[in-house]
Amino acid sequence: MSFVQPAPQLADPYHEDRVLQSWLARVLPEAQRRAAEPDFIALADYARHAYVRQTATTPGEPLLTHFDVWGNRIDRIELTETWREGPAIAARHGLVADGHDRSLGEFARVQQFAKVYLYHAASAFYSCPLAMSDGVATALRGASNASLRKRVLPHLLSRDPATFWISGQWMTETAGGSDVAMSETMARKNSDGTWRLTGRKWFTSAINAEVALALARPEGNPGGADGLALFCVETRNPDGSWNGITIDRLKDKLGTRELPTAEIHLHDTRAELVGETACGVRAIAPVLQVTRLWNAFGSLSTMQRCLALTRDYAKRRTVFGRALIEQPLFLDGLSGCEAEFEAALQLAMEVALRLGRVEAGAGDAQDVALQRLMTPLAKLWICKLGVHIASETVEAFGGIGYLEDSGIPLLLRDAQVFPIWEGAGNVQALDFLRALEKLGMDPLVNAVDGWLEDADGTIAQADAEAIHGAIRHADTWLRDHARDADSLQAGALRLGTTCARSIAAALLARHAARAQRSQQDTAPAAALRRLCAHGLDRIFDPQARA
Ligand code: MFK
Repeated sequence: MSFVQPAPQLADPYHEDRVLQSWLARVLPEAQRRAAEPDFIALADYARHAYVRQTATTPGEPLLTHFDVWGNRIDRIELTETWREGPAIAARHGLVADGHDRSLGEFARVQQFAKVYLYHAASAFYSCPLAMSDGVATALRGASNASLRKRVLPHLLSRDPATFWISGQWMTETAGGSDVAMSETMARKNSDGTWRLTGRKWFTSAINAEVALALARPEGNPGGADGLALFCVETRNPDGSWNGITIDRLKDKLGTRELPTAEIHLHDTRAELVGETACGVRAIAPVLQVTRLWNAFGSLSTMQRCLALTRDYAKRRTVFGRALIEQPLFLDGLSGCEAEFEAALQLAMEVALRLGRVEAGAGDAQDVALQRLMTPLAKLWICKLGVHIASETVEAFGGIGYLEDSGIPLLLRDAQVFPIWEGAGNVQALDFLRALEKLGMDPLVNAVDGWLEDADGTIAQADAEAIHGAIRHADTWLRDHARDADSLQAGALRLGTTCARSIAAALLARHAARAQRSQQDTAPAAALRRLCAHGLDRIFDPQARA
């Protein structure tokens, strides 16, 4: 018999995830955790079931049929199995509803994002429209159009699959996804007061959504971002036909291939104004704040899957006389990835915590500032880290990792969407600058000082000094470049990455100290030492000469 390598098995993503377990044990109140645990367990079970299915079959793709057999234009989308399962899972486990459930208090977002983290890797990106739905629900909650709120919100927040809706977010046009001010879609107000939209939306994810928020320029409004208004579109007419929408084609994407992302035309599409007839970008900004956090958690979920499979495989794979996991070089690489991941989870969870606190009315000005400043930081650093870890995973599996039916290439392709979706890393870095302009660095510097104080005496002095040094360098660099807009922008990604890494390290330090004191768990402290050894400060001057 010739040798056959045993395949990796996916460990229980809830019970076996030390990093998640340790974080939940420290932060989520015991009663709330007990109440949420059946959902956590069910989502982890679903993830294992979906993994077995994914490795045993070739994943399907959505199918667009433009015409029926008689020649009628129908633009019918057939979804994959995982997507057909999506609404029931999302509604029953409250993947959107939890975040808006006031009975969950300030921990609503933490509970919700723990579920998102457990579900995403199994969802074949059904998480994408859930992210949009969550963002849209957040934007609608504050909208002045009360009848729209009353009609749409109960569907987006439904826990009943029969009434659950998903929402799209249609900003991107052919001019691009970043400079939204160039949008060409026009809005016309009829004599009866209703609005109609006409234009081309170029990147509409989850075209099967029941509703979408869309930017369009009311006739007569000036050019630029302020001339845009925000509209809500119900995609279907009461008889099920499209509401003036034609689907030109589905996008042929590198990853996220089960997600029906479409190019569409709007032809006098019925729409409802969400608020004012201008300043639509400001009105849609709350969507971005929420969806960008979903991006970070999606990326973390992918990383968790990558690391769990790599660790399991490394125990089963023997080379040069011992298991891969016992090989010093292999273990060194894996430990490095695990340390970065652990810090990244601390950062994303802290943003979720602050968001929940603010939304529950339990937050103060510091919570508001930290949530605004840390959201683009989490998105820019964590999503790039996800690509790195997925790439390392392919390499860890060697030739098998390069083969489609191992399921590993899918992880890399899917990880690559996160730094692009909802604004690339550069857009996040510029958004961070925009937030700094209003809020300054003090909230971040003070928060880091506070977290390190919490950890005082438990973590290594050298680590504390490295964290202090990196965040203070970021602060000084910002002051030194504040008057030179071009050099500020040129260094924004390095500034943002340095802030993200030092904040994540400070959060990990606080967590490590508490885990050590209350659970005698030294693993987070080991991860912190490793993270600090990688270096936190990414700021340099490209013009500097020796
Ligand atoms: C799942 C896979 C999907 C398939 C693959 C995906 C492929 C990619 C598909 C895409 O196209 S995703 C890209 C989606 N596009 C974006 O995420 C938008 C990227 N651009 C930005 O984020 C710009 O910064 C933005 C359009 C939001 C603003 O640019 P502008 O036009 O220069 O507006 P401005 O003047 O900076 O901001 C307008 C207002 O919004 C300001 O408020 P005020 O008027 O009160 O001062 C800003 O403060 C506010 N604002 C902007 N960003 C904000 C924000 N407020 C809170 N949070 C933010 N993040």
